[in-house]
Amino acid sequence: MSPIKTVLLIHGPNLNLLGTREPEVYGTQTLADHVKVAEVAVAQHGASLKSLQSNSESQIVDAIHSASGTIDAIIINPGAFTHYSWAIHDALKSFAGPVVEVHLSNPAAREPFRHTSVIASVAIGTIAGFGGQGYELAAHALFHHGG
Ligand code: CA2
Repeated sequence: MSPIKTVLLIHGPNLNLLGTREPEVYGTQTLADHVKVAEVAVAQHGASLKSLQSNSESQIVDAIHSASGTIDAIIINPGAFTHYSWAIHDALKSFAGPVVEVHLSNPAAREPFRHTSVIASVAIGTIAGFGGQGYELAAHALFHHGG
């Protein structure tokens, strides 16, 4: 496996609201705080981070397409798209590098509609329920993954 030099961090819908509402579920940290954590963790492995948040499924699909050939790995919190976006599933499936799925909360312990992830099967693994620490764990997991 070639070394990971560039990582794309993708956040899906409503995650731009982090830190403003529902702190009991998603914590008080902002999206920018989480991006910084991921950036620092990735830098510890000599790689750089690009970040995108979008409320639009098509923009996320396009970003994944554009990542092919320029980005080595993806960390994604797809937000509610986790539970039904086969378009994001298919785009990630066509991406050659490793993908890690992250959730701030633990969807398995929440409403039944959150128990299904259509993203999990195209990820090397999922980190959920550890709040912002999940981004740090995801970054390190990428670099320790055997292939
Ligand atoms: O736990 C996660 O990270 C989620 O991906 C967050 C999504 C949710 O649909 C997934 O089931 C689990 C929702 C993000 C909504 O974020 C908000 C943040 C602040 C205020 C309102 C929504």
